[in-house]
Amino acid sequence: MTLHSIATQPIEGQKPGTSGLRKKTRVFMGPHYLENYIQATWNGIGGVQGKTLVLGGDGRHFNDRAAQVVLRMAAASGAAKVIVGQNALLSTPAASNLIRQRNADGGIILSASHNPGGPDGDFGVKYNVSNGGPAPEGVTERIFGATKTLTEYHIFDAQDVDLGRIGTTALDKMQIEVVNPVTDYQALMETLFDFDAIRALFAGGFRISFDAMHAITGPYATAILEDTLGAAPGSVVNGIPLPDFGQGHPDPNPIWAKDLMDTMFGPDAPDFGAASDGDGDRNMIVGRGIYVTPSDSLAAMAANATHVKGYAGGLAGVARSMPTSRALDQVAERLGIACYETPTGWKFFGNLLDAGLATLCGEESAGTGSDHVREKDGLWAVLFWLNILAKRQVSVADLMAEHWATYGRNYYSRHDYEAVDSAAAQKLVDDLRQQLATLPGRDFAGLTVETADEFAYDDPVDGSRSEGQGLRITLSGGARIVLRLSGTGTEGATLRVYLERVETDPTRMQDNPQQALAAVIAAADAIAGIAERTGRTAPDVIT
Ligand code: G16
Repeated sequence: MTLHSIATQPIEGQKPGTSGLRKKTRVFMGPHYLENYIQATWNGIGGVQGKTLVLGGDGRHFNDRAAQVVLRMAAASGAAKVIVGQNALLSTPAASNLIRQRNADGGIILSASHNPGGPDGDFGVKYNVSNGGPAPEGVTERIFGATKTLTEYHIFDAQDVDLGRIGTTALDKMQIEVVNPVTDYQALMETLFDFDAIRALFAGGFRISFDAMHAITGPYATAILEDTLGAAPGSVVNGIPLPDFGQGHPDPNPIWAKDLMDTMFGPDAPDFGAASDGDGDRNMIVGRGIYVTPSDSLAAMAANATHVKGYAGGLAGVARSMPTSRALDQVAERLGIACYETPTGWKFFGNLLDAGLATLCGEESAGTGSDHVREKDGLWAVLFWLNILAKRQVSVADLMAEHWATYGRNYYSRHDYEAVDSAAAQKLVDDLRQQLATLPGRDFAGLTVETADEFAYDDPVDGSRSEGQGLRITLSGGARIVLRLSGTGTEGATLRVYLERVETDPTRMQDNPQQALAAVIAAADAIAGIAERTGRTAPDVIT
């Protein structure tokens, strides 16, 4: 085994986005690309000498090769130990849990989350810090800074480490512990949820369909839902993780999990449907004949948290990302607890969770989580819902009807315009920013603008400020439009338009959010000129 220091040059564009560095898989597989970024990560975090790291990924194409590179580079830079999921697999929440359980210094998660995989798909690398959460902006900025000054990287020339066998091995002086990816995570879930009550629910004939989308949650869901809780065999569908996710798009929303939607809205639908994404941190919740938006799911979970074993003592506070609907705020107000509003990106919840200010957090982008780890957690959200349903003995539809009658209904939808010309998208946002001050008082599509600003966040724990976090416009009747550019896309720009309107009159509630939001959608186009500037007549994805 030989230690090499390889001369290299900075590679442009290695700037971590909303959640780590995401690029086309072929870009990551290019000469020095991964190695440069890993070395920059080591440099940006002050080296890995003597440190313990966790390593795993969602199993997408190049996951196995990248894991070997990370191990050889960790050993070359003097890491003491790396804890790796068997076959280099770990869901993102399971990685977060392992970092915390083992008091590791941090971890590398190989994933591009819900983005498609395969040689022509996407790949990604994320660094998580010692609290188990995504690196905060200060750290990602140092990593990006290091990518721009890199002159060499260090790597061992060695045979592949056998990651298929559970146990301890070594690479030079670095210890490598290969662990079962599910065991510690399942143990944590058993402390949080009433497994006996959920077991009794399934034993009573309750049926579930969990779509693992050929991604990382398959083994977790099979072990927990079927093997431990007694859900009928076959309840987990698409449960075998595949490097290209079976050529699917592992994003749990009504578009990409259409088969599950068809099942849940079809004849003889099961009682409960759910899906998770590529790396297992997102979730989708569907009842028989009813889709629950992520924002509503978060609000309903908060409202019913005391029915759930690990949260029976109540919530210290809650948090949501700014574009997430304000349904959660209504619940927090009723509970008399604080509701924090953060920028998009799970990393912004870390300080609130660490400081005990928030117990539950969530985002419109299908992420929900709590202080049990420092990532959003797909299967955890499913178990949370099952625990509520087991205790309350109601259907999803009845639970949501009751919720809306109590708190009002926040109709909500996100319209995504994908792979838009980057310059055109940036100009749309820049021009709207210039207009903000002139908007209040003006009418668009029958709605009057009340406020218009650009969101900036002052972290109440460490005082850091994050600017430029989305343009938001509130309108009459509790309506709101938010516009921002995605930080996770890999092609052109993705314009996200978040639309919301509140209905408190139970006699006027309707089932189709697009109809309920028609005026808000028209107002968004009138204000920002979306169709004209993007050349698109309709969004690519509606969630
Ligand atoms: C990541 C972040 C989330 C964010 C989402 C979408 O999720 O962790 O906090 O809401 O991206 O971000 P954007 O709107 O910038 O594309 P994931 O599941 O992709 O890691």
